[in-house]
Amino acid sequence: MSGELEENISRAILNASHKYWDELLSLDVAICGSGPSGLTAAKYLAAKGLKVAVFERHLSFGGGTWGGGMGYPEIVVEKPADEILREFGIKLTPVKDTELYTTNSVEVPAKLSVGALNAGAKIVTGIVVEDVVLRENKVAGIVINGYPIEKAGLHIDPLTIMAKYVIDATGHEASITNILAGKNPELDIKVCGEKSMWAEKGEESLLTNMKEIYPGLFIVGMAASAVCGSHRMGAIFGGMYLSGKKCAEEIAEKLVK
Ligand code: 48H
Repeated sequence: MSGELEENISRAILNASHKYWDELLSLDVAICGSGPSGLTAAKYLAAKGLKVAVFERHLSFGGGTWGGGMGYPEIVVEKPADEILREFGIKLTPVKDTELYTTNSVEVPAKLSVGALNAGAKIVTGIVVEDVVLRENKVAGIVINGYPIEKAGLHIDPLTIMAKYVIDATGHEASITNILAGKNPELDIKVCGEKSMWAEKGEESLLTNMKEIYPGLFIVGMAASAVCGSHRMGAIFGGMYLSGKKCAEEIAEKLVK
C-alpha cells in the first residue's frame, strides 16, 4: 500500500471488513444473542466444522453473565453442566454439602467466547437481529441492522444473512421467536411468556424446552423458557450451557454427514 498513513488505515479496515462480511453472508448456523447459551452452542457447532456466527446487539458479548447475582461477581452452576465449563478451562469452586459450584462472572463469558472463537465461530457485535428471512415453511436466515441505527430510530434498511439454521438465544426477550410469531400469525407459533422464580423447575425444563420451534429456528436458554412458559431460575446457569450444547448436537446431527 502506498499513500498517507491515515488513508492506509482506512483502506485496510474497509478491505478487511468487506472480506469479513462477505464470508458471513451464507452460514450453516446464525446464532442470535451472545449470552451463555448462544456462546456454548457456537463453540460446539464450530468444533464440528460448521460455519457459525453469533450476532449480538451490544458491543460486549456474554449477555446476562457479567453481572453475577445482583452485582456480586459470582454465579452458580450445578452438575452435570460443570463438565461443560471445565472443557472451556473455567475454574469452579464446590459449594460444601451441595451439588453446586460457584464460578466467576467475568471469567465465564470471557472464556466461553474464547472457546467459541478458537473453535472457529465468529462473534459479530453491535448488530441487532430485527427479523428473519422466511421461505415456504422454513426460516432461512436473519435480517440485521446496526445497533446505533436502531438506537437512533433511523429508517435505514437492513441487510440479510442466509443460514441453514437460526438459533434464538436472545434470553428473556425471546426476540426472534416473538418477531416470527408476531409478524406471521398464520404460522400459529405460541409464545407463552416466562413464569416467576422456581429455580429447580426452571432448570429441569430447559432441556425439554430447547427445540426446533419452527423449521429452521431453534430456541435455547432463557428464550426457550420464555417461549415455552417455564420458570426463571435466577443466577444458576447450568441449563444455559446444557441447552446450548444439546442444541448444537441436534443441529450438527442434521448438517454433518
Ligand atoms: C441481537 C440480541 C437481540 C437481538 C437480545 O440474556 P442472555 O444472557 O441469554 P441466555 O439465555 O444465554 O442466558 C440467560 C441468562 O443470562 C439469564 O438471564 C438468566 C439465567 N436469568 C435467570 C433469571 O431468573 O433472571 O443473552 C442474550 C443476549 C444479550 O446479550 C442480548 O443483548 C442479545 O442476546 N440480544 N442480540 N439481536 N434482537 N435480542
